Amino acid sequence: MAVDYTTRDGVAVITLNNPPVNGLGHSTRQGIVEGLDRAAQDPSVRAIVLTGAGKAFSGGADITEFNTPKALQEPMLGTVIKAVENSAKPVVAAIHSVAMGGGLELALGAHYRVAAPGAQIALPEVKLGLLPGAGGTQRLPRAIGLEAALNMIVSGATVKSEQLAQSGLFDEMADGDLLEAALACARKVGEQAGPHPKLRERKIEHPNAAGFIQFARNTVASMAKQFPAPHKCIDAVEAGVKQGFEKGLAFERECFLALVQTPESRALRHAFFGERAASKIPDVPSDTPTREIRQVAVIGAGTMGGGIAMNFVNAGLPVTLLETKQDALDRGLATIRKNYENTLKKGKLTQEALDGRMALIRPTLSYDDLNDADLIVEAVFEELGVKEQVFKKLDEVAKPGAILASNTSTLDLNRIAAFTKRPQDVVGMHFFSPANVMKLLEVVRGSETSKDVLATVMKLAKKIRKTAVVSGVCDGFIGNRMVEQYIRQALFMLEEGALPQQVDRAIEKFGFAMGPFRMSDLAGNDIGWAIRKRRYQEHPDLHYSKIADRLCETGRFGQKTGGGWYDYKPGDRTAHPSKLVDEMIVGYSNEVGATRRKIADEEIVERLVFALVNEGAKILEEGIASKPSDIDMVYLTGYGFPLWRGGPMLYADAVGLYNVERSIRRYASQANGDGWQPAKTIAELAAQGRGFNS
Ligand code: T1G
Repeated sequence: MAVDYTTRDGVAVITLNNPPVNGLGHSTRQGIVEGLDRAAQDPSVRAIVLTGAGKAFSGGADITEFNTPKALQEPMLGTVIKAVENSAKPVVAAIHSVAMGGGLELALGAHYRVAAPGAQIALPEVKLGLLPGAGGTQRLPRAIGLEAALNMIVSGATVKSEQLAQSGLFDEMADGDLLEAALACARKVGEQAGPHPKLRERKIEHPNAAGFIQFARNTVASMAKQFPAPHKCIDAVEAGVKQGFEKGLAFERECFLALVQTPESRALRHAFFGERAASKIPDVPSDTPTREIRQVAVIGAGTMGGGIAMNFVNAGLPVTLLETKQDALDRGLATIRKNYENTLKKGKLTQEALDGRMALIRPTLSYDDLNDADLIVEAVFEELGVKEQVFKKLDEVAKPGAILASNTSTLDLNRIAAFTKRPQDVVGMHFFSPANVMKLLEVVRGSETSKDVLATVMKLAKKIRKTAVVSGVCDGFIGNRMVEQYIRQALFMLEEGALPQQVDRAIEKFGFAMGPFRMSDLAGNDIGWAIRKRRYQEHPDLHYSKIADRLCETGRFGQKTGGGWYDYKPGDRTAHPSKLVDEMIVGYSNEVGATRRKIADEEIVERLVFALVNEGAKILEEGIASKPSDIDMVYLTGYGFPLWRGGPMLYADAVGLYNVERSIRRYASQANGDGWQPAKTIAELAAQGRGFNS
């Protein structure tokens, strides 16, 4: 049973025991009610303590149960909380470590709450596209007041228990042994005649509730553009203020049942589990021993190297930063310092912390200084010959067991590993620029990379707060391989009749932060040009539109040259459609004999997004990625795919693979159709009526 029951000197102790976070799944809910009934029937029991074993009081409802019959199987959480609240014998919640979502709502149903300091208190449902669905929107305002409660509910923010010590949420903060304190409280209140305090009976006092609620609505309007949950949170709290507890509770339930069905909530829950699933590598046991990483080295103090070094320094790890020339090293250090000074200006870093971080960086021009590094990350020029020199040198100087990581984004990691006599210690750590900001880290597994190296890097990724996704070795790994097909379709559509501003507008309306042409102008069109030139050499058979090459041949590399796909005014990043470029595009269509046609936004979005889906399916078929959610995590955290759609593979499931497959077949039959070699998995799953994530 997921709940233990004991009695101690006339106090029943009900302990949630459902590792890892005492999720309130059906068996736990059942166990709590059975415990309450046992306590009620035991005349020797005068009071009840409710607590959690292990590392949480409770992390909330069991999210894996949502949209399954179990979530609606009595006793549902609302029923459990009602049973707690209506217990004739007083219930004391003993809160430690984590009390989140339904876990906090359960504690709010108790008559008394004793908390240990350091506990994480939150109603984070809004981050899952939901709202507190077991009375949180009604009880929390009655516990800590309308403003504090609304702030916590709409932000989903976590607050430390000691910060709420005076809020009215806890009857006592237990500095010593929590259980002893809760038992003492229970024994005391057990002697008192009832009725015992119920939050539901408190009033929500506020001098201008309507005004504050309106202020809250205005505040969420911008952040909630694509997410319905924040508004529903406010609606439910307002219902309780205006119509009282019972009506408020009923309205909250209605809102929850509506939100749990929304695609936005499914997407957010998919991302929640996808983030955690990414750190699990199918053939690497979770208890694989890891190597200790105490000292890191980064080779190359350029844009990438500097950003990479900051990640480790931010996590408190000392970094030896190696460059070949003093001025490059000085420039690199200056850039790192400037980045930290910008953070300080925003009030997110103290001078002391800034100095501490800079002190963790040991600049050097000598490879000999790398001999104590447990991990060495190479971020030098993206050319195989240069990588060869670096890794041969590392093979000489790095200590045995040091992990040698390459930040390469396009080169074959197996060839890089083969430059050393220790390929088992070589791995790819592909950071995304700016490396100290972007959450995504592609961990590239070479054919010889050892399992403990992978386990070590995945664990380290958590420490430096990256979303790490394992990729096999192929051209472009996961993200860049998919973006290649996305851009290919974008260029074909220019040739067939679209213009850059139309393509960008359509996909930005779909939800991408930036369309392909604005993005390319920002990153530099010459980067894609260099990759395409290499591609033309390697795959002469592959058909690309040469329109982007024409643009680059005129030197229009984007913002950095004052013009690319768009025109830019000096010092202004605003992209202005360029008559010159539009004429060049039309001229190119005529040159290749393409009959320009009007392309609907829907086709633009389908061809861009399904190009990602199709390539993602092939990446799965080849085992480059181990699960569809990994591909979604790459695109959500590294490529600006709209979070509320959950990633390309989840979006394809929402559209239905039957429809995706039909569209791909249609595009394969029209101009430039050779760009659509459908992945066989899509047709197979579609035929079975399944999705990638089913
Ligand atoms: N349901 C199911 N599984 C959960 C879970 C949950 N609520 N919380 C965590 N897990 C799993 C997680 O997937 C991972 O699994 C393992 O537990 C450890 O998690 C009615 C509707 C609690 C702060 O949103 O924020 O209550 O990968 O790696 O870093 O109003 O988990 O090991 O297989 O994150 O120590 C509201 C979500 C739910 C809290 C612990 N609650 N969880 O962090 O461990 S909705 C939440 C967290 C709800 C009610 C509503 C964190 C944590 P695996 P972890 P951690």
